[in-house]
Amino acid sequence: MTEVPRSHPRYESLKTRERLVEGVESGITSKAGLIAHGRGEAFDYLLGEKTIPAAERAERYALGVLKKAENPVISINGNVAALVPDEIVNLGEYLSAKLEVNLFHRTEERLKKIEEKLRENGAEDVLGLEADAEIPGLDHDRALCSKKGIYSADVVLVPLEDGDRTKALKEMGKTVVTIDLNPLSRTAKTADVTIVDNVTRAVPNMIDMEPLKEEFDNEKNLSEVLDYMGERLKGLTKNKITEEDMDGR
Ligand code: PTJ
Repeated sequence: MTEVPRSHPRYESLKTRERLVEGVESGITSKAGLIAHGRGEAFDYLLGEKTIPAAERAERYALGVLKKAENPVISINGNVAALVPDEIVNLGEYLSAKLEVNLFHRTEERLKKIEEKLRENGAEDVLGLEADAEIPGLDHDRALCSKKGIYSADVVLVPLEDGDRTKALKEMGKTVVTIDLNPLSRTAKTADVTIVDNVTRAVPNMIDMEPLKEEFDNEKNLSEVLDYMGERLKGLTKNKITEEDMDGR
């Protein structure tokens, strides 16, 4: 693979892409994961590739919800395992949450590779390989889950999720927290707490934060994100662009 020089203005973004390409090459990430990432990048660009105040608030609120949960579970797919393997294991430990691999493009081989990756990064117990339960109302492989994990969880953290499963999990009575750069996605609109931030920032952020004490309204928070993106675009079209904004180029 071409070496990205540190001086490159898009260094971080290119390194992130490389991690996903390596994820595909090593059998962790699905090819569709690359496309999903591209969509995420476009929205991240609109945020200026940083954690905006509305995202920070959602992260702090999510942290409180996860900390108070009785059986919190973090759902892990091929993008999360490639991008933040170490950080997601740390977050799981910090929250005393279980880790469960749950894949849209599910194969035995990918499940095993992801489990291995998480173990290499310190995970002791990884659920999801032996699916012994099903989320009702889903007719794809994401329904397959673990009875002591997602199936019985009260709060589930689902980064980079698809809308169907979020809805199905909510219908099971669970509280759903998602990390999704697209504030317009079905998941973003259906989840109880939507963190519109890159998983590469949101996951490490959450280990370092104080839970939010004030009230939180997900719909209002999402509107704030959209307003932020709109204002930023307006600023760009009027050439009111700052050095900081330019970092996103
Ligand atoms: O590993 P698998 O088989 O379970 O497949 C995982 C993917 C992500 C391919 C699958 O779940 C999928 O197709 O997801 P979607 O429906 O494309 O949704 C992914 C969402 O995550 C989109 O709304 C993207 O904007 C968003 N997204 C992409 N990259 C990031 C992101 N959100 C946060 N951080 C990212 N790095």
